Amino acid sequence: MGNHGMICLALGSNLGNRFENFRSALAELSKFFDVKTTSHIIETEAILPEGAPPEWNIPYLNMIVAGNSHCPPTELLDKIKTIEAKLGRNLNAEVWSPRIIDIDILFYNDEHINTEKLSIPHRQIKNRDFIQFLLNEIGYEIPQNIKTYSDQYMALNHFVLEPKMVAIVNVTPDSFSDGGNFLAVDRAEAHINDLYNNGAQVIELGAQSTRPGYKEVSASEEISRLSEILERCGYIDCLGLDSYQDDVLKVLMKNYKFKWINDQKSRLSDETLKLIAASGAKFVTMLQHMDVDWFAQRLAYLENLGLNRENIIIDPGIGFGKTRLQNVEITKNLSRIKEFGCDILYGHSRKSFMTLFSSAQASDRDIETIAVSNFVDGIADYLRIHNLKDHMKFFVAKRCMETMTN
Ligand code: PH2
Ligand code: MG
Ligand code: MG
Repeated sequence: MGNHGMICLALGSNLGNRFENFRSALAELSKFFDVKTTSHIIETEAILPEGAPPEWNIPYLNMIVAGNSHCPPTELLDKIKTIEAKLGRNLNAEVWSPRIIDIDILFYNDEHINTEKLSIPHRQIKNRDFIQFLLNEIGYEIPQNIKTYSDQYMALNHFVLEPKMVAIVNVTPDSFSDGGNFLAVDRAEAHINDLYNNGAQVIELGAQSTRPGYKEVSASEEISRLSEILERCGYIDCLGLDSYQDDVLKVLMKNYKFKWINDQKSRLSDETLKLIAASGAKFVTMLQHMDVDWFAQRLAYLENLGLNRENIIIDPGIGFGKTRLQNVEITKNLSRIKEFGCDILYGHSRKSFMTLFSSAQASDRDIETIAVSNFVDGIADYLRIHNLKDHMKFFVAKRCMETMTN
């Protein structure tokens, strides 16, 4: 790829939910910017001016987006400033202070612009080896007069936005692969913070195991297990709740904001479903026995109660009342349930159909899980998983190889 006919933007964020800030920025940009290539996301140490206050030293996420736009440079800049403001950035804050989102125009085709408002190519490119590192990834030829660095740059961390990952946090004594690990509130809190900083789209709390042969707990027990954690972590803006009990959902949704409700049983009352609809949360419905007609009816029912189709997610229910081979069959036909226009959640992590090809204990099936994740990549919108970090590593490598060999 040459630089002709391409616009290159750099995204940066070191405040708030950095991943969500990138997602929102990309969604806004797509209204007038046709994205052709994206780099993966790297986490970088903040570059700060001399004498900056120590509290500004918060790691950034950085990423590059290349594509086209019908907007001329100054109009593009204005639109970008509007996005930055819309996402909550204080445009009057001090130069280089932490920010929710920063979108910089690095290149605009081959144009050279040097006005008070706009400097293209961007002035900082030559001082930021990580920008050059990301430009290399997407195959963008860095003009010789700018190029200053070798390819030795090391990021703190690497991430991608797709597939979307739903990280499981079991607050149970008896979950099949990690029961008891996160019952202690301190451990659960540390785990949740780790997931937050490592790209979980949803952090899904569950206090009721539904493993084969599970023991149902009362609503009050479920609430008490969750409350301890929510008292510490309830402010986090990407929490999900895995519960099928009306009384649990009603009580907890009153006090906390969840962006995701995972209902495995489809027996919630209309009242609870309306509450969920009004909250704007995404709502996961599990397919019972891959019965597509049942789901068509269910979808109509949920929409009638006010849930929007874009907030309803289908889960094929891997491991629920199925033989090992039925789980394989469902996976083979996963794309068929796309016809409803709902996103798909695939929840296979460490499950026992993997004994078809693995003798590992449940807690030791992460490689097998990632292989299956790879198999449904591009079909499942969300992956519900235990091991976020290894998934992230896998998909970073996969996406980068796809981009670099394209
Ligand atoms: N942007 C800044 C100041 N410092 N540091 C990193 N690591 N990444 C950035 O995008 C960045 C920065 C001003 O725009
Ligand atoms: Mg800027
Ligand atoms: Mg900047």
